[in-house]
Amino acid sequence: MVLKVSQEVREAIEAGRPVVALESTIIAHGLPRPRNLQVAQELEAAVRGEGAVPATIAVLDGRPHIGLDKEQLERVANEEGIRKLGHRDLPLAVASGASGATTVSATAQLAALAGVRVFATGGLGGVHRQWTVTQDESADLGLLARTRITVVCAGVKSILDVPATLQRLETLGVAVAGYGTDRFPGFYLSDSGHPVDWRLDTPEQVAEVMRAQDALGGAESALIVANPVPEAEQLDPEVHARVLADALRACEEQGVRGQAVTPFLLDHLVRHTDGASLSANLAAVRGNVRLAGRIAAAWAGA
Ligand code: PSU
Ligand code: MN
Repeated sequence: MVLKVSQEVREAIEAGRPVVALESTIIAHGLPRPRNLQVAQELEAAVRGEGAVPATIAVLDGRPHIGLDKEQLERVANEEGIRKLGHRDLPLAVASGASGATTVSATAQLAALAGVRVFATGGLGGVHRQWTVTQDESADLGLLARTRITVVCAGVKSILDVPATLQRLETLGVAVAGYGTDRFPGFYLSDSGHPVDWRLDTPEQVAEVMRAQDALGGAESALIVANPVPEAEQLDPEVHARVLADALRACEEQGVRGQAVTPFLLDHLVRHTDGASLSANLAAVRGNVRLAGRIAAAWAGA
């Protein structure tokens, strides 16, 4: 088998115990070093704190790994020039023996292949502002339209065109629910300014929806559980608006394109908010990882 599933994760899957998949692009390309490694370890510990097994996913020397040991996690965090792999990159990386961190799309594909149903991240990719010029829409959306996985996220990244992304998710037929809220979260912000049609308030309710998805058949699509960053930990909305406008301008002026756009914008926000955007991002991811642990437990107990 092409996958290398760690012993701990394999045993948990076989025994039907709760497992949470974690992506690695946020570690390698979404957060500054050396904080990124610490965060990767904290996130795994947070999953364990909820009684679930963390399965961080990355490709190392052409082998997709589901569950990383300490050295492997260090490689993902520190290796110079480690690639960013979307799902379309997976066969190329595997066949050529390359190493890379996996985005939401690649992580979701590999998690589903390994039989892991619950996945936590920060914010999903989506439709970029300027889409009419660049046609830049994250591959996350298309992949989630045809992968049976539950993704816990703080909405989609606020650097994106949020209403256009919500529209695309509707068109693609991906289920979206707010967790404990009727508002679609805004990644660094608790509220993106847009409503969400469905609300779930407990992990058991989420597991109930997952069972209904399986019972109903149809397209193998995902369930997005949009969990807001607590208001006390969000980025100041005024700072957010101002610095994001600068970041988008800098991105355009410097001609940043393709895969580089998201890391460029996230990094710009970290550097120009005195770390406040980093704190908000981390608070969001932490909350998502914990909730995913509880959802995985509810799902496993079903
Ligand atoms: N969430 C974060 N930080 C990130 C990402 C998500 O808090 O860096 C990553 C995810 O891996 C997501 C990717 O899939 O950004 C989207 O990149 P793109 O826009 O190039 O598809
Ligand atoms: Mn893109």
